[in-house]
Amino acid sequence: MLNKTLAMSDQEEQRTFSLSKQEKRLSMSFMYVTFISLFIGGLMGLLQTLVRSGTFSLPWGIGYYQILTVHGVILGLVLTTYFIIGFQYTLMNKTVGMSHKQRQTAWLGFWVMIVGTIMASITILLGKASVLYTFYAPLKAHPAFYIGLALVIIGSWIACFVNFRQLQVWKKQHKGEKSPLLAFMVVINMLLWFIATLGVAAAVLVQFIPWSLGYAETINILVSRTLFWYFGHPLVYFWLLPAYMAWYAIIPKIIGGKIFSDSLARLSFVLFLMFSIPVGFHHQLTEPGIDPVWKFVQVTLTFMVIVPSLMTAFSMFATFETTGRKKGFGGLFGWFKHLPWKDVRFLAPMIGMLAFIPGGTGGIINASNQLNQVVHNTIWVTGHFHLTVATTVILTFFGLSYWLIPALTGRKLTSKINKLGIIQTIIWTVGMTIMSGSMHIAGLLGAPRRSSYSTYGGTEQASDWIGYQIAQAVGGTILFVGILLMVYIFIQLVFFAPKGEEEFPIAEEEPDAEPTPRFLENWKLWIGLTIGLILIAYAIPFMDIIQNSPPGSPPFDW
Ligand code: HAS
Ligand code: CU
Repeated sequence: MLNKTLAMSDQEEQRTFSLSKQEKRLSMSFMYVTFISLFIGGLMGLLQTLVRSGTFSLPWGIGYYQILTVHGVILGLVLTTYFIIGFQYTLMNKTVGMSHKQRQTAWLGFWVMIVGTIMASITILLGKASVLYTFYAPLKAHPAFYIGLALVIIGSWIACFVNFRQLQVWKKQHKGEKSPLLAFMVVINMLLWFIATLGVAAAVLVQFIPWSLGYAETINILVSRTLFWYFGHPLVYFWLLPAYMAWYAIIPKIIGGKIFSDSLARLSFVLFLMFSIPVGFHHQLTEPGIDPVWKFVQVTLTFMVIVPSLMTAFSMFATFETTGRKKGFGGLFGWFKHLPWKDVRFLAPMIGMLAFIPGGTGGIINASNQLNQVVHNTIWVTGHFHLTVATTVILTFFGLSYWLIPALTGRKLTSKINKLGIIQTIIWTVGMTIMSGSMHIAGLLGAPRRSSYSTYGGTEQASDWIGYQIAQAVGGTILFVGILLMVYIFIQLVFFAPKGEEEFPIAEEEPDAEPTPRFLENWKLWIGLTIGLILIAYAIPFMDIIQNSPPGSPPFDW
């Protein structure tokens, strides 16, 4: 039974649940891990850029790859997953409600994830798992690292099933009704995560754990990398979709508008579910041992997954323009000038959107086979993902935090914190423009990624990179100041901001909107098509890899 009251807003039919104290505590636990990770991971990022500038060496025998692994795992895997699951629980609890039993199961998932995170983190910090966040074989880590990762995945699956159950229970109680948009989006993202993590779980459980424990002497590298990227690409959409949830269904409320189109938003999420997974080969275009025909198939599908992002771009522009015009701002760009630029809840995600224009364009370049030969394994790719995940996604997450954290702690976003937030956003934008911009340029000049400082014997080409590496350290330092400020803001919002009710901004549909077509909620159809596409893209090449790949490799242990 749901022990909740339904809070009806005055005129709108929008129904939401009020969050209980225990539910707020659950979401906040995920937020604490997020912001602790931000601090640790950010510090490691700063150290990396300093080392790579050639002006700084790490003390106490700490290795470059040790901190690079902490940076990637803590920010790319821990921070994102915890923020997303915590945020998604809040959305589900607000829109469809959570029962006592579901909450208990959610806590179980949290603790399983925490045990896994601590195991993996300690192993990395001790220098026993300097294998980077992609943990490519034959680099070998201590078994505790892989077991920790497996626990994080299992804990996140528990979150998946709690979210699925939440919507299912709501559906039973609201027969024939359309599910709330945000709940629909959360379930799509968790379905995507569940199907994608099956690949990495298989690699970790079947290949890496037995191999690192010494039960298997060799490991099949191509199989492990293929399973990793089967997961690795949808992983980036698992990060992106919560940002899209905010853009579609929260930002319109903040700017005083309505959802542009409920159907379009749902359709784009369905397309993400179908097309995010069968595309992993675009990370393996230079990999020998995969038939080019299948690379071609997966690149074609990659170009399909660009479509829902373009739909999102269209939809956001339309929301901004129609809202502005309704408020009476005419002219070609009048609506643009009158967006609430001084509200950090808008500014931060908006900069995130703007960053996705070059970020997404870079992605299209990466996915183009011939261009990939130029940029693959260069620091251009690092520049690409600092624009996408570390700007588009993270600035949206920051933008959400300004109201989400106060809403969870029963406090208010003051105008002083809003101002600090605007400064934070500007610092981030400046730091990232310098850092990511110089990464892109250095990458085009051939500078490798995943590498510590080296003059490569004083070669002319390598000397071209050094100026850009110094620029990266400047950008990295500015970004670290941004991280310190964000952590300060978080502490203010949790402990010191004045008590009060912070608005939970969920946008409504236009009253005269066309009804959303029923088939958009046909889960069997979408899951069936998703599995079908995965089989088309992966079944034959995967069998080929298993049958024909070179003999397994012994470990590279350091
Ligand atoms: Fe990527 C590598 C291709 C999107 C993250 N990507 C990476 C890696 C990461 C990553 C972490 O094909 C490195 C992995 C590693 O360690 O090796 N990426 C793409 C493509 C897209 C894409 C085609 N990537 C992302 C997103 C990420 C992310 C999103 C994180 C969140 N990526 C690649 C490829 C590689 C790769 C290759 C491998 C490279 C290699 O060789 O190793 C697409 O999804 C992009 C589509 C997006 C758009 C942009 C739409 C624009 C929007 C904003 C609109 C703005 C508005 C503002 C409305 C076409 C939605 C309004 C403004 C006003 C002025 C009013
Ligand atoms: Cu990808």
